[in-house]
Amino acid sequence: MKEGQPTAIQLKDYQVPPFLISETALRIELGEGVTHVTARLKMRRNPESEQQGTPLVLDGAGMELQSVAIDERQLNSNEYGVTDENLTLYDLPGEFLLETTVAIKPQHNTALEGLYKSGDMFCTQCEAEGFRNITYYLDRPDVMSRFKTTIVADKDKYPILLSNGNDVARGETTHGQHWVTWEDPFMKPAYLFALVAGDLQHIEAEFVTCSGRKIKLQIFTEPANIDKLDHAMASLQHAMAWDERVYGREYDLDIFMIVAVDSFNMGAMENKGLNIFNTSCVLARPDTTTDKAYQRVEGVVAHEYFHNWSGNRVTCRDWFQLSLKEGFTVFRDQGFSADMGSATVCRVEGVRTLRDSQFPEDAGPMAHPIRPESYIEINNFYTTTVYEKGAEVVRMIHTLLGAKRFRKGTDLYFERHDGQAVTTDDFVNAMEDANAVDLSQFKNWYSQAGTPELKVDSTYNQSEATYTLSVRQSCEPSPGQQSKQPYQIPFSVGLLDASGGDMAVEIDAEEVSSIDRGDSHCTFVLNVTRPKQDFVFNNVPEEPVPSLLRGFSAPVKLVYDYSRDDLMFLMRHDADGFNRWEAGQRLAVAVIQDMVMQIQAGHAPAVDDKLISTCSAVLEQSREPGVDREMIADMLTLPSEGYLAELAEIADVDAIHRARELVRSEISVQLRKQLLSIYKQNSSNKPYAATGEDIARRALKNLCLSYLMQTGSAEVIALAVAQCESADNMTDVSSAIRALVDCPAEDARQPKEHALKSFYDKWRHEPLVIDQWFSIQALCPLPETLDRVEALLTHAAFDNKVPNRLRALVASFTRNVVNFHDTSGRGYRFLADSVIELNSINPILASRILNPLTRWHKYDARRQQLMRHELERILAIDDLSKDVFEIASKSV
Ligand code: B3K
Ligand code: ZN
Repeated sequence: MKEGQPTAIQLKDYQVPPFLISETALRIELGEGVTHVTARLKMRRNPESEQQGTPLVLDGAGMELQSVAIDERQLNSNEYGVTDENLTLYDLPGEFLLETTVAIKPQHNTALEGLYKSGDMFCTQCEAEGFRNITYYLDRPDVMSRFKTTIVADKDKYPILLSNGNDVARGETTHGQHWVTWEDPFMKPAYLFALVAGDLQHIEAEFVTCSGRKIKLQIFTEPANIDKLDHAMASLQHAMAWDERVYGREYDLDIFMIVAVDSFNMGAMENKGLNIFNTSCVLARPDTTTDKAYQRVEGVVAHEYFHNWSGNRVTCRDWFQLSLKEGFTVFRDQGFSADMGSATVCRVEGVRTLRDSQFPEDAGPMAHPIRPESYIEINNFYTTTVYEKGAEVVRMIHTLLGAKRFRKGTDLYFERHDGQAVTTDDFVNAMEDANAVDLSQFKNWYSQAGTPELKVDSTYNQSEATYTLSVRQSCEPSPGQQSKQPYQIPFSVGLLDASGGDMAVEIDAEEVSSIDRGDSHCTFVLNVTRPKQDFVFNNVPEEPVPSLLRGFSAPVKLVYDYSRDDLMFLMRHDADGFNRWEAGQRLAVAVIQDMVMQIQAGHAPAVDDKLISTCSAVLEQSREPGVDREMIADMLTLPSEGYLAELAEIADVDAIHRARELVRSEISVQLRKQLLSIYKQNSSNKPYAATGEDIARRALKNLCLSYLMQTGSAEVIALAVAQCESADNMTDVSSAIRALVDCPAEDARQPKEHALKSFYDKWRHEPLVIDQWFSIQALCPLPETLDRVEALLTHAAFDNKVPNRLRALVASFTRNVVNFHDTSGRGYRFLADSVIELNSINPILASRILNPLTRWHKYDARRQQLMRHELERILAIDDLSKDVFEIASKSV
């Protein structure tokens, strides 16, 4: 760092804005060299502010100020102050019109924040603090204003000019230029501003709202992708209907637009009426897009749409409240996806993300509560904690209250705070007020970091027919929080009798939030509030097998001493689909952990036959009519190396990899016939459809293929090659290539190189497909991957200015546990080199990909030293961005 270290912003220092902006009129003249932005802001002092005499300090960076006027009078340069970050104005009246004109250079904006160019088009990204790169402004979410935007640009190059709201006027000027004026009738903070200009095509559809209003829906793209928009449009229509049905939320403007852009730092952005999307989250066509990507498009389109209420109509007071909109909106999109497909599969995926990314974050140096207390760079807090743990916290409220009362709470929240910028406390208070409940202890989830642990013991007393679950909760210290207050935890459990059915037993009503008694299930939501608590069930005729934490009812680590037989029993019988999967995962974890210990003790590791026979039984279940085959595929997927590493005190990367691969080989060899038969049974010649059933069939088929390829016989290699060459859809093609690339057999070498080459040649003009080509290679667990990945850095198609491409190669490689953690340290060096290069190009992305290096404490002394060395190397460079500085300095 050249200058002094950046300072942290604290939640406790929050003050209301000293000035307000009622109206914002922008004139943006887009140019190839320079863009001029004139902002006319109708401003007044905020009567609620205590800082009545203070000067006006506007945010603004990376721009050249050309003029400033107050109430139409031009100011001299001695009447205001300009720094790298602010424009300051003194001696202002109570109400005034401020006009500034600045020059900016979007063409040089590689950070992709503010106004920038993605290929030939102009676009914007203003959340969290990008608007200050466009013009001087009070760039904070609690300053809400009515926007009117006029865009002026060359008519041939940029025939389409878009901004938020409705287009109210347009015309042409001299020299081939044209202009369009957009007016957004809703007050909004600057982070929801958007602008797009380009040579775009679009598809159009309509949605009739519950009150009968007709909404025009448009999705824009560069012409080459016009045939990949239908799925996003259908998803949008489903999301709009769902939000009306489930939350009673109707869309407000008359038009809703989505624009797909190639260069985008994250998935998408919920700008009012004009969502901007990473192409990866909007484009879909069977031959270019995998099933997973189809599902992601559906989920992200819904997520951004849902923000129109949870985020835009009711927004955040400050960025510490980010989870107010993100946690809630993720919870909403999860509910939507669960309703659109298999609810259990969605839950499994949600929990996988939580465990693979959020739990590690919560146990590491960057651990923060879902409402952080301080930050240096807010962009570093768009984390799985704020998003996914935030969603879990909202889900717990839903579980505690039940669906009906939760809806009463959201109705009150939306009604009470429409048009306001509010806090997470306001959200919880609305839940309390609507239902006359006390959630004060529950609020600890907002202020404390770390993943709580629930240790459970059980005792059965035959003579009294009672069954007791003793629950102890604890939570490890996290940075800045040595000791934690006990949490309120909804702990869902069921008790299985010997036949596998749920017991309809009794429990003291005070101990439970609710009991869900159905024909085939009986689930108790135990209300855990104290550090140590006993829950006594009465009239229990026999000792049950407990099904604990059904549906993953709280984001905790559950410790209970299950026997392997118990787990196999739960896999077979548990009425809760999530816990059937969970039992399988626990069994696999136990088996692999044993093998890791055997390897560490210098013994030959042996795979427990119980695991193989269980896998065989689960495979067989896939033949039963009506069974959810995607769920079967999930049950047969072993816990990831990343998760296994997180479970270990000190992760022995090589032993984990070896043990896990051995289990895979054993399944491959012992179940070969069955895998082949299920593979064939689930192959189909009918044309591609992205329906739940077909997606499930392909998932199971391709899982079988990946196991079969573990041993890589000539027959199986031929199968993969044939699938690669003949499939009509990207799910099957990419699964086959992945299987070939990952196959350790020497015989696969030539076919794999051939497949990779033809794939590249065929798809070289489809960026999202080429991203997959990079990522498949970066994720290959074989030892040659490091060389390959380093070589790919110089490939003509690699471009670190395009975030999707960078993520496809560099971020994918960091998830390749065994290769990234190679004891030579080459993997770490590779990542640090990328971070250093990217630091000056795109700091947001640089700090995001840096993340894996922050987990050094999980590894052995040698690796720790190598990882920390790279962090130090990063910290020593000149001009380190705030983004990278914060992550590296907090981690080292
Ligand atoms: N709200 C945006 C994220 C913006 C990230 C800014 N660095 C997308 C979303 O969560 O919907
Ligand atoms: Zn969001």
